[in-house]
Amino acid sequence: MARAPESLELDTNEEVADKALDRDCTTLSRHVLQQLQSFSPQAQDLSALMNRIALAGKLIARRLSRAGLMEGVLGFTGEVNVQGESVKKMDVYANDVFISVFKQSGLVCRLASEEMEKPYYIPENCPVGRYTLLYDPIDGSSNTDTNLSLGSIFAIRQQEGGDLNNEAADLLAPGQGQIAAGYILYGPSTMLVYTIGRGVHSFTLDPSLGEFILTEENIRIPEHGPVYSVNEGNFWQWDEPIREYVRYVHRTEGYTARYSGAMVSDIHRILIQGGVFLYPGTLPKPEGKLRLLYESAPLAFVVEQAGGRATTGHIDILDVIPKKLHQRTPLIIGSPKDVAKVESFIQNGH
Ligand code: AHM
Ligand code: MG
Repeated sequence: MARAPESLELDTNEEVADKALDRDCTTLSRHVLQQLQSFSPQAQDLSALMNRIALAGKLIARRLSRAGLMEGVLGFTGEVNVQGESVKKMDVYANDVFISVFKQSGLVCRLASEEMEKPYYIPENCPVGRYTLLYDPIDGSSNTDTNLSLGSIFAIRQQEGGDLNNEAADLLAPGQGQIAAGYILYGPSTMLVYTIGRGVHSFTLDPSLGEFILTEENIRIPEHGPVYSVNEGNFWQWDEPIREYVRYVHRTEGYTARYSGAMVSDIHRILIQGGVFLYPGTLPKPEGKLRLLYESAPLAFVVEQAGGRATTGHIDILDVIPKKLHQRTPLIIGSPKDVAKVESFIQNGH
């Protein structure tokens, strides 16, 4: 094979090195500003908000990485949260991390999470910002004590109207109003995936730098994928259309089941490789398990921005108008063709 002249080879090597360096310098906050192509106050706010979320992610990842070596990290607190679920020590720690990171930031006026019955309002002696952070501090809590993947989910909404205590004004509004959303995945490496309505981008935490570095820009979910992800232990508690869909999957070649117990990791897999994640309603709980405002809606925003879909089976998740903060919703999310297939079972029986 003919060799390239030496000068060309040099250029190519330099280009490669430049690209690698440029990539290493593409931190999350820089990326947000690049996305918005502006240094406007709103762009600066969004960049700072994402930076704070990244800090929360790093603190949680650090604690998780040493969980088995430290006292008081694993196990339950003995409390039951507003959802009626037993609270784990990591749930409390991660919830407090987000509060602590945002309390003095001057960026948010309140935070609302799975672990708090009511939103946490920034105290009067701290600077109050214009945004609300909604979050699930630890997604997939049941994986905590067995060293399996976990997540954090977040959404940012702009505070509207003057009355901070009027939840209805902005919190109880459809997910279309989210200005940013994403998740942190605590797996073999820690990843942060976010959208501000301009595509979906993933970052990986480089522990040697302590920074999230750009991994992939403008992620597109495949139109269709092999994975179906659902807790089949609930089979006999589902409505007949969901059972029929799962029977269809069982007898159709090309499907494979994956279910980790942490939907951030299940949905991340589907975002990259395609497929569908379902948490349908059950006979005793027709609204399902997952909470709209800080679980389903942020993930719906991410997946839709990547070209996928998210629905309750009847209405797009981002169009659902919440009636209360901790409202639950059935969720079908993933590749557009796979979501449509589940929908056709729900709406037409096949
Ligand atoms: P959590 O936030 O309390 O952990 O609940 C959400 C999690 C999802 O990540 C996961 O898909 C689902 O609950 C698992 O529930 P189940 O054990 O009922 O399948
Ligand atoms: Mg959760």
